[in-house]
Amino acid sequence: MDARLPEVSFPARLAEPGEGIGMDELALAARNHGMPLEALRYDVTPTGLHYLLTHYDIPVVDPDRWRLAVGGVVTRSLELDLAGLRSRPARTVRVTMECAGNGRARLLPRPVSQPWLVEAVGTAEWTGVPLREVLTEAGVGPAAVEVVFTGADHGVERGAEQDYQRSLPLAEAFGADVLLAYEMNGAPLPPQHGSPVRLVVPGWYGMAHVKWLREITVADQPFTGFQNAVAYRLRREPGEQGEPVTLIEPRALLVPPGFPDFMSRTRVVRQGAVGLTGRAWSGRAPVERVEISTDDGHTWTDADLGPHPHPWAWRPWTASWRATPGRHVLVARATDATGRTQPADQTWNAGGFANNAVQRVPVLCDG
Ligand SMILES: Nc1nc2c(c(=O)[nH]1)N[C@H]1C(S)=C(S)[C@@H](COP(=O)(O)O)O[C@H]1N2
Ligand SMILES: [Mo]
Repeated sequence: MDARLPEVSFPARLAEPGEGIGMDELALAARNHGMPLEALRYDVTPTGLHYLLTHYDIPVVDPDRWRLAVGGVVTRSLELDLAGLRSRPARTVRVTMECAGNGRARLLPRPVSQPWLVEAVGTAEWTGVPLREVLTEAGVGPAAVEVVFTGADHGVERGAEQDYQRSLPLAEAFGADVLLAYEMNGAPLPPQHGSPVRLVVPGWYGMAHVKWLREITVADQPFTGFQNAVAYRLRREPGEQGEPVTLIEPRALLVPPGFPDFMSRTRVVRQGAVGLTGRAWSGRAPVERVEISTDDGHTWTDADLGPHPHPWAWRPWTASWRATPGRHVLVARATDATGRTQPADQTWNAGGFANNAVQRVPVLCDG
């Protein structure tokens, strides 16, 4: 490591047994917010309620001076500006995006990083140009294997100074719904979500959706940058190479019913009929089943699934419950068309990634 760089975040750390959330995690949590779970009520998350995750600083990029360089193993390098991008045929895709670290704060031991509970998710309508149109225009050479995306943001992570960069396998980059997006929910991208242009990769965890995009490089070698080779890997031991984090695992979330206690967040409901609603998604295949438990996972019943016209977006579900006086724990569980479902307990890895253990919602029925 360069001796001039701070070593404060090196190496990645696991919290000690019983160690609470620290100031470093609080600082991240205060910058990067989750989607309040009551916003699960919206089909499309209002922009300000969509979750947010930025590793370094939000860069200021002037849309008029912004350029996107497309190069590497291509027949002709391109330099695109915003007007040029906007003049091309546009595509709008509704996408549920989730941070790969969602659920991390409940892991034992806890990987010290952005301490998400379950709220690192949101659904937006992204408008832009299909990436494959631009790649086709550049002419991808036969030696190409991956496409590398570089953002305008810069920082240090575990001792490594870097621009935020991620790659995609070539076949993924040519997916019909992979977008160079310049609008979110019908308006220009706001600064925090990648203005003026970001990558959107439906079905993939958030880290793949590179914000503040400034360069696309078609590569003839697998990319070995930090975010692909070091950060987003599923590892149980520090030395392991680990599997890459890719597609979103299935998850169902409940709109917490009733009303909350300010500090504990415990929900209070009245005795009698309580309508339960929520959303479920998977980046791998359509959600085909949602089950509900009102006794902390001992018994389950099927929820009713709503329509699913947008294949990359979450699916609504409803269930009914007769609340009886006392304490209850509500749980929802999604299963997708591949048969993948949600475990009752955490699946632990050192980064706290792709953890889709079921959500548990404690409820007090006041009779
Ligand atoms: N350039 C850049 N792109 C980025 C990030 C980043 O820090 N820099 N964070 C990634 C991660 S980890 C997530 S979860 C998503 C979050 O997107 P959002 O903030 O628009 O919800 O952006 C991804 N794209
Ligand atoms: Mo993320």
